[in-house]
This record gives sequence, structure tokens and C-alpha cells, in this order.
Amino acid sequence: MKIGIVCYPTFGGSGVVATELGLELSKRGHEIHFITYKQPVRLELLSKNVHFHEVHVPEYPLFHYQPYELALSSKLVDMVKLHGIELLHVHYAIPHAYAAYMAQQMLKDDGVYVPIVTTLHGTDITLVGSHPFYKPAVTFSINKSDAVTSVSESLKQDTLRLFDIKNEIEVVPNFIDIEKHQPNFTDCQRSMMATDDELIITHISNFREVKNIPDVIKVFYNIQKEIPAKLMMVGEGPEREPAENLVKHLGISNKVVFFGNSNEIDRILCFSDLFLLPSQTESFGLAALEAMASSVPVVSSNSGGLSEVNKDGYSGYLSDVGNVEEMTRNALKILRNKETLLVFKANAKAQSLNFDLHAIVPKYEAIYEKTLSEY
Ligand code: GMT
Repeated sequence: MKIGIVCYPTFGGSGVVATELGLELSKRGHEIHFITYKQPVRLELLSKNVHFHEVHVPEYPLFHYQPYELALSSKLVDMVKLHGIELLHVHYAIPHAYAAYMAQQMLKDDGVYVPIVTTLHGTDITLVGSHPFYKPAVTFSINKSDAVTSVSESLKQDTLRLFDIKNEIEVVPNFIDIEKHQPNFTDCQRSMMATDDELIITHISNFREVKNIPDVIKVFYNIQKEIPAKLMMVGEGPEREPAENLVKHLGISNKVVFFGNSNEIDRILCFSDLFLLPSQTESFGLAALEAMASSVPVVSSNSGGLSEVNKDGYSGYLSDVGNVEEMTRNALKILRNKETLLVFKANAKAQSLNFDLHAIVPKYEAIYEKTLSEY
């Protein structure tokens, strides 16, 4: 199949899922066209089957807001015609599903029908999409998609609760390329980060308010009072500076490393002992899955789809949002004893295997085939 993938090209989970999906589909013989405003961060190699088309939005002083949806829908029309793209798979409803619908209508006038598969990722529904400013357009574009998927059952239920949806929503969970997360790096540089007796706690996110960054630091602060430990903070976002200030205020600057964005999170996860994800809301928690695939147990909140990924008492623990004390107790339960830590590490890895890309990607292929067969 010739598939156009529209996504955000950033470090965010939806962009990562879209990119990994496209790469795997290309290995399975499909021709993939990424259409977005910048080359996606994990898209390193272009090939016969992997193409990237950049959407340009020229600055024009009349526009206070540059019309990205317009430029995207025009680019979609051009690329569908030029490359014979048969189906568009858009990740993140805003504004991608809307722009794809406009492209579909324009193409119809030329006698071309290109079906749209929309994947809902989380904040496009729970935080941004349900805002009254966007809600009618988001509802419309979900209902106009030829197929709709969501990355967790929890997100599906949120979508049905928040919007008036007429379409079926199929849950296709996020996935992981297990081979990319083998902990047998010969260059796993743990000794550069911590001494032998120190445990390494890691948090990876886009440092937005929804990630509850202060709770990451508070849990770590409590942990390091009990056992020797270091905290690795990976990512960039508006909450990074306040986080650095809190770390300084608590007097633990010598125990916390802020990395910024990284393309090599598997190299950081390979020396991590515990992953913290105390988010206010999380439709899935791809970062937690990536940690588990690297044999790192997860202490998280129980919001959204996290309980579908992290199994309480097995791959880690879940607590109510904001329950820093319980998260601390759970983290210490895992970390205090070497044997217990090894059991949780093995369980985390085993749980991640349920999300192996080889099992999940065919679900998308089946959706594409079914959708195309209907036209
Ligand atoms: O977590 C974010 O803020 C980024 C956001 C995105 O759109 O990339 O992540 C969402 O999609 C990911 C991939 O499906 C999910 O793993 C994240 O849980 C989800 N984030 C939220 O629901 C807050």
C-alpha cells in the first residue's frame, strides 16, 4: 500500500509512534510518505520506501496566525496526486484530521477518493480537543474519518464521554520495537552517572504541567533520604526551569542531572533502575513502556491508560495522582532489596512484550485493508 502519514515531528509520543509505525510498515513492503513541517526526530533514514515531504508555511505579515491547516491540506492533495497515495493515516486529531478531511474533499472533485484513518493520542482529546474553541471541529473531523483508532481503552472511553461520536473507535495500543531496547549495551555507561552503591531513577517527558514534574522531584527527594540515589531528568519543556529551581531549593542539585531532549533514551534507560511517571493524565504513557522494554520498573500515577500499560505490583506500582507518599513507599519497596529489584526488572520486561510492534503493526495494516476495501 502507499500510505501518507501525518504527524507532529517532535519528541512527543504521538510523533514517535507515527514514525516507528511508518518505518515498520516500510520494512513490510509498504511505501510510506511522511507529510509534516519538519523531518520527524526518529526518522533518520529515508529510503526507497520511506519519503518525507515538508509542509512549508510562508510567513505573511497580514496573518497573526499562519494557516498551517491550509498549507497541510494543499500539500496532502499534491502528494496524493503525485505519488498515488492510497490512504492517509493522521496522528493527533488537531489539526491533522481536519486538514485531511479538507484534502479528501478537494481530491473528490478530481475523482480521487483517499480514505482517512485518524489515530487519537491523548491530549488531542483530553486537554486540547475538548476545549469549546476546538470541540465542534474535532467532533466533525473524528466523525468524518473513515476509521478511527485510539491508543488505549481509557482514551476511547474519554472520547465517547467528551464528544458526540458516531464512528466506531478501535483500540490499537502503542507498541515498542523490543530489539531497540536490549539492555546488553557494551557501552552502558552507568559508572559515568553514579557510584556502584547508588540507584538511578529516571523521568522522561516533554516537561509540561500535565506531567506533574514537581511530584517527580518530591518522590526522588524522599527516596534519596533513605537510600543513595541519582535522578536523571530527560526532556525539554516549560516546567524544566521551575524543576531546576525546586531541585536547587531542596539542596539536591548534586544528585540530579537534567539532560534536555535526547535521541538516545535507550542509552539512559539501560542504566536506570526505576522510572517515575506521576502524570495528571496520560492516555497511554509511551515513555513508561519504553522504560519497561529496557527492564526498568515504573512507579506511576493511575490516571488514564497507565493501568493498561503498567501492572500494579508486577511491572511497578500505580497510585492516585498526587499521592507522593505512596509513590515514595512503592519506589522504596522496589529499590531497597536487590532481589526484589531484579524481579521487578524482569516483570517490566515481560509486560512490555505484550506491546511488541510485530503484534501491533498488523492491526493497523488490517484497518488499512478493511478501509480500502470499502471503496
Ligand atoms: O505526553 C504528551 O504530552 C505528548 C502526547 C503526544 O501527543 O505526543 O502524548 C500522548 O500520546 C502518546 C502516544 O500515544 C501517549 O503515550 C501519551 O500518554 C499521550 N499523552 C497524554 O495523554 C498526556
